[in-house]
Amino acid sequence: MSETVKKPIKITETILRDAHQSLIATRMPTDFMLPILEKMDKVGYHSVECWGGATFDASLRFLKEDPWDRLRKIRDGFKNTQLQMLFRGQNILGYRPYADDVVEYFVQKSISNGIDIIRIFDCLNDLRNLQAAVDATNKFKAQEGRGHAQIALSYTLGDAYTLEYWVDMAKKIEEMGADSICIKDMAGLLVPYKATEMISAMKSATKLPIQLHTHYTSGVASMTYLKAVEAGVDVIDTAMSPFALGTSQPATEVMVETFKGTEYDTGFDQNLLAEIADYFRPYRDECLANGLLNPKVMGVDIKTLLYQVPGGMLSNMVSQLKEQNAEDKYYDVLKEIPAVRKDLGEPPLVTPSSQIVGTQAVFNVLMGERYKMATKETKAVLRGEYGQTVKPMSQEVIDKVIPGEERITCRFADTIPNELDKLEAEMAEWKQQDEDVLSYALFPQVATDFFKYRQAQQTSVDQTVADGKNGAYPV
Ligand SMILES: [Mn+2]
Repeated sequence: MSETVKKPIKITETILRDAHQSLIATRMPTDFMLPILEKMDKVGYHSVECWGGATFDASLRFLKEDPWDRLRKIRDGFKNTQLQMLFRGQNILGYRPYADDVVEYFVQKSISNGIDIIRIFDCLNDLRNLQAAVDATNKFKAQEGRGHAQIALSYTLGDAYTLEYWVDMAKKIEEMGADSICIKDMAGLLVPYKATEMISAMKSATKLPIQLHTHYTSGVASMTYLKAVEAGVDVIDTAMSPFALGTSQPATEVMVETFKGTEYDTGFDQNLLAEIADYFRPYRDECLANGLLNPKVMGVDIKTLLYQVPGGMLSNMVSQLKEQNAEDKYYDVLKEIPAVRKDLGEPPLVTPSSQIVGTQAVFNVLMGERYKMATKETKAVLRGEYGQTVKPMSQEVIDKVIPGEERITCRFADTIPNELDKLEAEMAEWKQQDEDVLSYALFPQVATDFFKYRQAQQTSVDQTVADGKNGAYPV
């Protein structure tokens, strides 16, 4: 028998970020996480994803927690495990494009507060929108010796997204100075045998490690991981079983068991994993009982595969139609979505492009005439403000929606002057730590409300004198 070379598959654990974002609207509080970190630190994970995406927003808005404080506490708990975050390119963790000085400062503060790996993505896969964050990470790494820039490609299907496209992107990412590549399949569209093709092709085109991130939404995810691992993928993203499956990731314990005794064996201790799962399980039951976890998101959403539209986008569309008493138009809108996507240059459907395409499709159907009305965001996409799309946009639609307007071909952030000083000035009265300006930059209103709450807590303001209207919270 020939000796097989061991190549243990590496695991990124998502239970502290994507798993609870996907299943319970990102509501897991820091205090619940802390007691289990010591055990999680012993597993041998490649990394633990714990920050970014909606964690920042939900912490400030709903949990009344300082997200920076969460990061520092999690860092304290993990002595041996890398921490990972998700970063929306030039939008950072917010919903608008920021100037480069804010992007750089955010990267610097993320790493200095404990992040090791920054996963950076753009909804159009326009690599220009990722360069500032990659450069900032590399700059910090050169100075401090810590920091890893991972570029994530938003996975999607369509005429433009050939094997050559993905291979070409992998080469470009390597040239950009990133440390690794992630294929980010937010809707669970990557089916097992396609994963074989894609991972094999990309592995032969680049030396960079490749990580695969998918969701169980369409029911194929663990099979996709199996084929991807056989094809040479380096890291997969999984979630501990109490918060796995459905719209979340495949279960960590299941993938570990799957590869046991093979060349891909993780070497993880199933007893230790079982103890960790035991910790999270009662919280899952509590979330089921209080309605935070809806059993609907735990099943297979086959429409995702049929229509190649992310599940969340379909539910948004249904509620928009309901509001207009136009639920009978559901199938018309479903047909309109790929048409709008083509008009806009066939972008991947991920936040925010999924909402932009979905809302415009609803408008086009309900108005009885395509592009009779266009949203502000559709106009911005057509102007090129979100970046370059993989295919050209429809000239006919451009002429109808933004007639005579100038379109941008440069990187949009090049048109935004540095804004850190201005932001500092606006929030000076609330500043208690350097990082506060970044919370304010991302969510000006929500962060200000949080700063007021924080101050009220510190000064023990009485309920009767608290300024309820302006969002000050008494102790
Ligand atoms: Mn995800």
